[in-house]
Formats: sequence, structure tokens, C-alpha cells
Amino acid sequence: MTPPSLENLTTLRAHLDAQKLDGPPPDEPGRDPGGLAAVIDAIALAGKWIAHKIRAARIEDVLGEVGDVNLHGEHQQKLDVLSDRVLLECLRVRRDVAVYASEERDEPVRLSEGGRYTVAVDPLDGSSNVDVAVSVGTIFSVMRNVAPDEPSRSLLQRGSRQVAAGYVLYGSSVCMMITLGNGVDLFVLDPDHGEFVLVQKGLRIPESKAVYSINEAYWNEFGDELRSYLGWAHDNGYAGRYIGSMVADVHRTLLKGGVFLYPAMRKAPEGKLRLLYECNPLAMLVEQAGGSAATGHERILEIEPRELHQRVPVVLGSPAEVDAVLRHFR
Ligand code: AHM
Ligand code: MG
Repeated sequence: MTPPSLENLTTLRAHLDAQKLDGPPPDEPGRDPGGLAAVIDAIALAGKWIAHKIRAARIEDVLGEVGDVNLHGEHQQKLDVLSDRVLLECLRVRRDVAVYASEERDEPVRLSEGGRYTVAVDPLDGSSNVDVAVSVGTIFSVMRNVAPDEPSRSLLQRGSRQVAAGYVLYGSSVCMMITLGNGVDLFVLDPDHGEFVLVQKGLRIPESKAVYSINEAYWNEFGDELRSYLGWAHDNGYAGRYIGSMVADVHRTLLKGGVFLYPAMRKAPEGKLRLLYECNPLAMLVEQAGGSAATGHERILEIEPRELHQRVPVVLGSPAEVDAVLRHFR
């Protein structure tokens, strides 16, 4: 990759404008111009705000639990709640967002009447890692609102219908990985100027890399197929890497290659990760970068969602590495 020259830096907004997505010219002076670019711009703005809060985590005493338990039975961290709220407020003022769904909310929130898009987010993936200063992120998925009378139904389209997907990763730098369905682009937040700038266009995942990323401590819960794959990987010199924030594990996998797995288990036959908020958007990114994403039996992006908070097993990453896993499932 050739690094961009300083004269050549492209901001996220300029990049989105250059794609001439679908925003109509503003017909009401003073109102948000609408369109997909404005939706992504709102998520980027929320990402900057969340990044700032995470940087100040201890200082602002935002760590620790609010005391609420979300519908998955997990304790919400304060930063989960804050991230969800800031995303909602940033998206609420964009005229084209019909409905907002979040891993942290039982029900979607209806926003602009007639909005052309729906947005589903995991506001702060891996949030239990915040209090040990490990990378976390915001994952998002954008669909066309195909059911204007009942926009919540539009959220339940299969992942192959996403018009945009991505994440903001709050790591040692703040990165934004985006796909609009024509490849994957990587932006990094320039802390001096508060702008996301394009650092890699058309990012491709390595074809193969002998690295697997799984919580192997669940071995006793794994099925025979997965144990067989792991045995094969042990015999073939694989390395293990597992951060415990899916968004960070997938970011490393996109850049360096390998395979990420959160499988079906005896105690959790659907796995843990959510189709709409985590697996669909990350699967779209990985496929758009030339990788693969499956449950073990089918392509993630082909699953017809039954419900908002559905979980699915996931295997994603370099195409040769996903194939190596799936060979043991056949
Ligand atoms: P979260 O959305 O509540 O943060 O949970 C999802 C996270 C993923 O980021 C990560 O891959 C996984 O949980 C780790 O789970 P485990 O501790 O079971 O390995
Ligand atoms: Mg998550």
C-alpha cells in the first residue's frame, strides 16, 4: 500500500460526496440534506464523541455499571448507554433515518417519517473491555427502508441487502472501516483536526494466514467438527489471537488475515453474537474485502432474520481459512 501524501488527504465527508450516493439537493434551506452520506456522517460524528468519552473513561468516572440489565441479561456499562444515546441523537436529526435499532434497546425507535434508510447498531461492542483499556467499537448496518408503513420490518431483511456497513474502532488510534457495497475503505481519525481521513482505499483481506481467533476455553462446549478443525490447526502450526472484542478481532483479521470464530456451543446452540448488529455488517465488510463469512452451514448474508435480536454462529475471515474450517463441517 502506498501511503497517501499529505497534499492528498481525503476527508470522510469529501469521500462520501465524491460517490454521489443518493442525496437529493436540499429542498428545505437549513435542513439536513438527507441521503446515505448524511447517515454515515452522523455515525462518524457519534464515533468522535464516543471516542472522546472512552479516552476520558477513568477521568470522567463513566466506568462501572448503571445497574440496568439489558434484555440479554447482561449488565449495561454506562458507556453502552451513553454510546447508544449519542448515536440515536446524531441520527435523529438526519431526515433520512426512518428507524434506529440498537443491541441495547428492546424495540427499535421510529425517527423520520418517510426516511429512506434504517440503521442497526451495536453501540459499543466489547464494552466490558473498556475498564481494562482494550479496544472496543461501534458497529453499524444500513438498510433501505422498503416498508415505509412499518419501517421496523425493513430491519429484518437479509444481510445481502445492506446498502452500507462498517465500524468505528476505538483503539490506539480511532479507525472507521466502511463499505458502501463497492469495496472497503479505511479511515483514521486525525486527532489534531478532528477529521476522519482516508488511509486505505479498496482494502483486501489476505487470502490466507495461519491464525485462528476463538475463545478456546469453551472446548468442552464445542461440537466434534470444530474440535476436529482445531486439532488440524494445532498440527499445522497455527497461532491463536483473541482480544474478546469482536470488532477488534475482526479488524485485525481484515488487515492481517486469519479466521475469527464464535461458534454454536452445547450451552448456546445459536452462539452469542447478534445477526443484525454484529454478524451482518462485519460479514459484509469481510466479503467486500474478498473474504468469506458463514455460520458453518450457510452464508451469513443469506440468512432471513426472524427477529431483531437473533444470534447466529459465525466463522469469518480470509477465504482459504474459512474454507479450512468449513471442510471440517462438511
Ligand atoms: P457485547 O456486545 O456484549 O460486548 O458482547 C459481544 C462480545 C464480542 O465483542 C466478543 O467477540 C465476545 O463478546 C466475547 O465473548 P466471550 O467472552 O464469550 O469470548
Ligand atoms: Mg457486541
